[in-house]
Amino acid sequence: MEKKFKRTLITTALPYANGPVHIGHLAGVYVPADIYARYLRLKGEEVLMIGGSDEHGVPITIKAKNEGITPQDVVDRYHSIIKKSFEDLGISFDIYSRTTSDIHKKTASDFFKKLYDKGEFIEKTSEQYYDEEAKQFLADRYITGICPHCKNERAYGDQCEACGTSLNATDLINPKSTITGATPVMKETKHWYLPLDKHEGWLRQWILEDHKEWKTNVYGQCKSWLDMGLQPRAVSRDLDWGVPVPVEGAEGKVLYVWFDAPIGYISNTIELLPNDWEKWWKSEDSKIVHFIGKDNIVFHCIVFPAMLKADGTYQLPENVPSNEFLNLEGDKISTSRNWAVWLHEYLEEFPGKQDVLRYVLTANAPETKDNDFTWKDFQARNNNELVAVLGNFVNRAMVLTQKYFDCKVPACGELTDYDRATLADFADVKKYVEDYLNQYRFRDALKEAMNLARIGNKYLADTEPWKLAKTDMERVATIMNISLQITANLAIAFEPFLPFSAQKMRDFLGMDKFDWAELGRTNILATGTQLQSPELLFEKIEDSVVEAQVQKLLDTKKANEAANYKANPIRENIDFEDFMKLDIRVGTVLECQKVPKADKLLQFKINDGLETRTIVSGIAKHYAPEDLIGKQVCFIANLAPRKLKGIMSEGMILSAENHDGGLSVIMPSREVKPGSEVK
Ligand code: B3M
Ligand code: ZN
Repeated sequence: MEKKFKRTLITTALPYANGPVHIGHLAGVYVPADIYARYLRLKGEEVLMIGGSDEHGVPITIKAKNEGITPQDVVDRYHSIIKKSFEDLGISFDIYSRTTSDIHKKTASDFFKKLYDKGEFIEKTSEQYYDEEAKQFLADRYITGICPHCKNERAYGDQCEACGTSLNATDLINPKSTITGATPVMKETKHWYLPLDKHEGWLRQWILEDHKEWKTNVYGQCKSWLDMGLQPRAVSRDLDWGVPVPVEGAEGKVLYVWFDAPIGYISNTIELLPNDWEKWWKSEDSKIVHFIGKDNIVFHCIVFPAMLKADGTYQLPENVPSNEFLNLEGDKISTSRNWAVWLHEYLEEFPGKQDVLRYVLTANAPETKDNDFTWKDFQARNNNELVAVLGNFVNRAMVLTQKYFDCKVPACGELTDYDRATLADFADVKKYVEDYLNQYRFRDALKEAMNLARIGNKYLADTEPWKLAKTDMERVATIMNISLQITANLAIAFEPFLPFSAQKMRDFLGMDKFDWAELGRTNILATGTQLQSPELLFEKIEDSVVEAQVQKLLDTKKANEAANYKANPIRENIDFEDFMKLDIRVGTVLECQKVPKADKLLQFKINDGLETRTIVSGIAKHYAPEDLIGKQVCFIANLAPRKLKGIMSEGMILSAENHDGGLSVIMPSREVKPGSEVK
């Protein structure tokens, strides 16, 4: 049953202010949200689009420490870069604020206090690592030590990046505080937990039964969380950066960043509409839609709704149209490895080409699966689609009108059957674009809008007005009138997607008023309307331009490799006898399967020449089991057996680690007998 709403509140994930935004953020969240907001506004609906920077959390404090500045300095710097670059790309926020604002601190604090007073939290005391020199509890990222699985000496308290295993800080061997280098001690600390388990019942009904229409990636992730069973989640941390926990005896504790950040949506609405914000959040006829990336699904579909429900006065989101990830030239986008196209750099290097980026990111949006951004594709879509289809049609319609009718809209005469068929074709576009946009299918909607330009191009190519100009000016007038009406339609249809170019088209056509309802009409422009002389909407992007961008990425790769060598210098020499202690052998993989409940591990049965041995290896993210069955691998045969996820692993399979963390299993270049020694 479709609900009727009076207004739509669009929220966009608050980017962490510890770096600028990149194309992955844009494709996943901000470009689709902006298209949706512009579309609804164009329809005359009541809409708000809320954004802001997420300025709390441990990574910001670590960055500050590394640079010798305060966390406030860090967020001030990135908040202004992010805010400006969004503005320059035409992301039409009604407000873009920040979680260090006073309004936010008060709103988040009051939110916590209300839940606390209502008894919605449980209090638990647990033991956590404490640095006695720095006199503070240590977040997982502030502890390093030896990984119990692979013996990597620089594993973090939450994860070993060498073998990919998720860890608890207490798993680390020989833990050290990264702040002082001291060995941390265990100390009791009290925290507040949101008992998600108590919310499980209604969450199951609300998501799994009442919102079957959510995107399959979102629904599926929620279902698997719910099926695993929900646990209480701590909503406070021992940290000196964040919103202080507003209860007695909570000195030195702040709200967990994932508790305060989504409340940022509410605080920013309050900042924008201090007297009128409540109807957007609390009235049943408001539709709340969260635009987010896939790593934020659980927080927006489970944790934040549980917080809102615990308060009891808020509406829940109607939809959470999360996207998957965008990769860059085949590799995962990474802020720390600088593997990204940064928005503020793009805007500087491609002035006036905001719409090209918006177009490419929408046409190639990771809506149902991860997608790849390549500079070649960027160039091809610009040259073959924006220039050759959209730009070309608009330009021909304008130039021919200028040439034959002195920049005035000519009168439409009698229509031929072909004219009627063309007009009928483009009358349908509105319905398709709308249907897709209503389902958050932005790629398909854009394709339909583009189709309108294709219809126009075909119409001009088929009717060839330039050939008729000598003989039948009345017919030319009709053709140009229709072409200009199509252009006017394009100026409306593209407004949500390519706002800068749509504005230019409307300027060409002297359309100062326009709205979505006109889309599909064939008499938008009155006969005699004076047009401006046209300029090109888009220009070709040359090979050299994209080659320079690819080179920039190759340079980044090189720099990363160099940094990697520096971080992994060759270790000190060992004696031959030491080397001989290692017994490395070749074995043939007989069986290979995923280890249940461990997304990084594969379990092998290997013929080692004598018998079958079991080895567990952290390479599941890099290989499908079936790709390794029958292959020969190298393994350490005399490593003392150890248990991984309850399975006794008798050895270790050797892999080479790429600078980006990718693993490649070492295999002999020719087949040898199982059990052969590697020396
Ligand atoms: N800052 C995580 C992220 O940028 C987080 C989103 C908060 S939304 C309330 O991916
Ligand atoms: Zn490890």
